[in-house]
Amino acid sequence: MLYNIALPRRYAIVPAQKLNFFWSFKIMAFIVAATGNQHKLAEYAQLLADQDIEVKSLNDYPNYPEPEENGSSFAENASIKAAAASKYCDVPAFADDSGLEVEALDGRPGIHSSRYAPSDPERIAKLLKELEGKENRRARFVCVIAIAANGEVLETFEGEVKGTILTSPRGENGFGYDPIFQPDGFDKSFAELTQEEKNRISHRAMAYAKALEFVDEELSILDGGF
Ligand code: ITT
Repeated sequence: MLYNIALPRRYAIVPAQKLNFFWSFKIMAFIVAATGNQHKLAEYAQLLADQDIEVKSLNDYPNYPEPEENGSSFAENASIKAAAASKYCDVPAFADDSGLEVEALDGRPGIHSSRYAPSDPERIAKLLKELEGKENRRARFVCVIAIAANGEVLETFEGEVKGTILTSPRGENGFGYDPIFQPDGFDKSFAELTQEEKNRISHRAMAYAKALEFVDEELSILDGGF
């Protein structure tokens, strides 16, 4: 059963005690997705469709002051986003920081993937230009999810998918660098896959699987204990 109620904070969560966090998680059964990226939200909605959890987003908090993503790793930036949202919204929150690491560019654009250029087409054009004449087109998408409550990060989870950068964009689905990324084992770009197909193999899906396994384990402890 889904209890979608916001309990007063003192009853809902005791910081630094994970079991209390997950007990509150189970009672409250909703969590804030700390992102303003509509494409990520669409992917979360499908990834969490079978879960008894209602996902709110930062769109439900129009005055939310976005924190500066000044970490030096995906995990640090995901943690900054999740911690800030859980504190401001006063409910558990999760965030992902993700990006594309290209071998021939020593891992760039990496954590700077969204800041690499002003728009998706410009980011793609810039990357293809940088790779001109380079033989090695190996790359990986990385996603780190952080879960936080009361401004404290409980855990982070990393997922990756390896592949190749194409020489020109293909496909209309997805977002970001999807049109130029061909995952290993496929002859299509991410943007030529359906959202369902992408969600079976993507970096975000892999990180989510780990996060949900963690939540399930904690919840099953509680099932036996309460
Ligand atoms: P939030 O911080 O609000 O979540 P954002 O778009 O700024 O949104 P990131 O800082 O995590 O998110 O930057 C991730 C960038 O990496 C994203 O804007 C894309 O350019 C790229 N990216 C991440 N995941 C991707 C995916 O599944 N497909 C294509 N590009 C992706």
